[in-house]
Amino acid sequence: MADIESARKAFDRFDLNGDGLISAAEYKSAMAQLGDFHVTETVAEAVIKTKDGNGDGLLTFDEFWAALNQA
Ligand SMILES: [Ca+2]
Ligand SMILES: [Ca+2]
Repeated sequence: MADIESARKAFDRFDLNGDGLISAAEYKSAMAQLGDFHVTETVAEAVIKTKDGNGDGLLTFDEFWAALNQA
């Protein structure tokens, strides 16, 4: 079981515009900020897709949280 407060902090780090959704573009930018420049838009989309419960191409906190707890 992951810690929901650190999950929330991680989510906020990825949600650059603060709209409560993580897009592939935001994921890519956030990873680049963390120093990982290997994450291209295509990679970011693939990562989002593995966690995207409703398939809209965006991650809500609930989807992010569910993905963490699947691991
Ligand atoms: Ca966002
Ligand atoms: Ca979604």
